[in-house]
Amino acid sequence: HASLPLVINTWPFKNATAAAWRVLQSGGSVLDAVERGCARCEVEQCDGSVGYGGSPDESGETTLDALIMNGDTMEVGAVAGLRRIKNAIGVARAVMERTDHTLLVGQSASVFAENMGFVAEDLTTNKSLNIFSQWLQSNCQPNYRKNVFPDPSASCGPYEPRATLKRTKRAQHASRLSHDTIGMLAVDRDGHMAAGTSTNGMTHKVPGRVGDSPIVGAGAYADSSAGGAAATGDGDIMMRFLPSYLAVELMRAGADPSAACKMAISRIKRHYSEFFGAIICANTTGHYGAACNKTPGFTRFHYMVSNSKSDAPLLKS
Ligand code: SD4
Repeated sequence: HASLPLVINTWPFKNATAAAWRVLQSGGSVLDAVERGCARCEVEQCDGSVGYGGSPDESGETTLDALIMNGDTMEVGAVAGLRRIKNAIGVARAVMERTDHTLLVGQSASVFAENMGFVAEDLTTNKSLNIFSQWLQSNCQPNYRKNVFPDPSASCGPYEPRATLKRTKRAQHASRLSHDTIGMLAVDRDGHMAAGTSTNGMTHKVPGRVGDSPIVGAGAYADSSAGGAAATGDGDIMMRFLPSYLAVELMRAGADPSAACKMAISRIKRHYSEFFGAIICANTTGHYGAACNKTPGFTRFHYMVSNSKSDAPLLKS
C-alpha cells in the first residue's frame, strides 16, 4: 500500500486526517500538516480526550500534553501539564522553533505561550465539571471535598500503597483508561516526515502527572531516514518502554511497519499483559501498519489513513 504523501493518525478522528491532508495537498510542509491536524482535534475536543473540557485532574482542572517532531532535523518541541491554553500543539511548535529547548511544563509553559501570543482561557466546561464533581463525591478525604475547585494547590492525597488498593479502586482505575490521544504522522512525496501528539491526558490524574504523549520516543518519534511512530493508551505504562522510539529503530533495522508496531507492543506486554495501548507506524516510502493491546470497552483500535490512493481518509482497524 505504499503511496506518498501519507497522513496516518490514531483513532477515527477523520477531520484531523483531512485537515492534515489538505495542508500537504496545497504544498504545505509535513510539520504544518501535523500541527494543523492535531489542532483540528484540539478545537473539536476529539472524543473528549484531546483539547479543553476533558479529563479533569483530581483538582478539577484540564491540562494538556503535546509534542511535535521534525524527522529531518530531529528537532522537537513539547509541552506538558499546559494550563489555560487550548492550542497545545501550537505551543509545542513554538517551543521547537523559538527556543533552544525541547519540553516546557506547567504554569511556566503557559507564561511562555502567552508571551508568544496564545490566548489564556479557562479549559473547564460544564462537561468536565460534571465528570469531576461526580468523581469527587466518592473519592478523596471529606475535607478535600470542601475545597473550591478547580484548585491546583489542592491534593487528594495522602495516597495508599498501590498494592493495598481494593478491587473496586482498581476497577475504577481501569475504567478511566477509556481515553484517546491524537498521534499523527505525515510524510510528503520526498519522504520528509513529521510526528505529533495532543491529549488532555488521563481523567482524575494526580495534578502534575505527565503522560507519554509529550515524551520524545514514547508518544511519538520521527526520523526521515528510518520512519515514524505514534502511540496512544495507558501512558503511565507505555512511557516506560519508549515504544515509538523502539518501533522506529526496528524499522531502521529492516522491520516492516506492521512488524515494528507489533514488536513494540509485545515488549510492553511482557511486563504488563493487560495494559491498554496502540501504536501506528510508517516508513518513509509510505508503508504503514498498526498494533494494539486490549482497547477499552472491547472496541477495536481504529486509525485513519490518507494517501494518494484515495480521495477521502480511510478508516482502518
Ligand atoms: C496519556 N497516552 O496521557 C495518553 C492518553 C491516551 O489513549 O493516549 N489515551 O496517557
